[in-house]
Amino acid sequence: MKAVITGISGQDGYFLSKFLLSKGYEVHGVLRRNSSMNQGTLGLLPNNIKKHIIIHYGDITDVNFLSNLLQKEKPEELYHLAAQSFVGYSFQNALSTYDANIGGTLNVCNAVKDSSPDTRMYFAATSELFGQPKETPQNEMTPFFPRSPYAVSKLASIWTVRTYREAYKLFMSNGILFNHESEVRGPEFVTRKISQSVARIYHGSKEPVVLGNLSAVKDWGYARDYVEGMWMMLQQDCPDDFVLGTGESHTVREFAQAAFKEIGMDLEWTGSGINEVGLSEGMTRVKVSREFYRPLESDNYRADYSKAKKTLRWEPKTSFRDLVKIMVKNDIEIMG
Ligand code: NAP
Ligand code: F7E
Repeated sequence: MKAVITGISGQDGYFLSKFLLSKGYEVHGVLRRNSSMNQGTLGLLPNNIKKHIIIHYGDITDVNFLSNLLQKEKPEELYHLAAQSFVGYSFQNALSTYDANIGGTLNVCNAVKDSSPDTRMYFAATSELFGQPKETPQNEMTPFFPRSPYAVSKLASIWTVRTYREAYKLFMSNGILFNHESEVRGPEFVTRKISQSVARIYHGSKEPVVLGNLSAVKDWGYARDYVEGMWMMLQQDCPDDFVLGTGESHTVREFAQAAFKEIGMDLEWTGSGINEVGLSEGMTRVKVSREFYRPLESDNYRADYSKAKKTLRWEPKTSFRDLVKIMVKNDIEIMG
């Protein structure tokens, strides 16, 4: 079996490529060239794994590149993960987010339709589509109400995929995935920002972690569990859409509390809004700044993944506590 992964240098690309290689797949990855030749998470894979991945340098905004790639490789499966995925950045740079996410997804859909219509495609949709959710928990039937340019881009994309699936009878499935994190999560995302700060404090730093909205409620799982769900979606008889999440909600404050607990610090919270601080033995360990607030928040997330459980037999395997432990332990080791 042959699979192409766009976004192979991101968090999910890291886990998915390892997973597919372990299943005996021939794995091809789309990588953007950059001047420093930094390969992102691909550079974190051990050489004995990385050497099996066939890299194609290109950009998802280039439909010719994608068509040529699919024409030549005709993969059985394509995982379209590439995107400008940072919600905060999308408020500052909506157009480039739309170009990469909407334009890129349209290009991938066209390349499949015109150059390799038997390829089964997975598209990385998101819980951000629910924005300010109309119900809790959220499932495949919950109305979408996007609250950021990123979410709007994914709304256009999921409907593009649904339209191509129906109009051209293509096997295209959407994963509506809730937040999933890991030891290779990008450093700007709040969980990794916290785990890296906690590790620095463990090694002697006195700098507190400065965050935005501590009360934001998310459903956080472990990325390694979720890539298995992506693969399961492409093993079904028919294409469909599936929610993957944990069914558990936590605030950013709770994530920080749990991360500090890993290094033996119990945080006490005092103050409110931008004056809230997290203290441990009189030292300020968490502060709040307006800088990290967004113009609009999207939260109150909790996944109802019962369809994936029933149809795919997928379930998250890693608890919130273990996720925090994995991330903090890894950052302590890296910085040690
Ligand atoms: P990520 O770490 O930000 O990785 C994004 C990947 O897309 C990177 O490899 C990036 O390449 C690549 N990319 C961006 N623009 C590109 C372009 N124009 N051409 C080619 N490649 C491009 O994201 P992730 O966490 O792995 O998430 C994977 C997908 O799932 C994304 O579509 C994201 O929106 C979606 N998603 C993520 C979550 C989550 O919690 N992680 C939840 C729901 C949905 P560079 O390394 O060159 O930047
Ligand atoms: O923010 C709050 C922030 O940037 C999580 C992407 O993978 O998951 C991710 O998007 C929450 C938000 O992820 C800080 O306001 C507080 O409520 O880690 P994040 P995200 O925006 O949820 C979804 C499902 C995706 O699809 C996306 O691609 O944390 N928050 N203080 C902060 N967030 C950041 N980044 N930094 C802070 O200092």
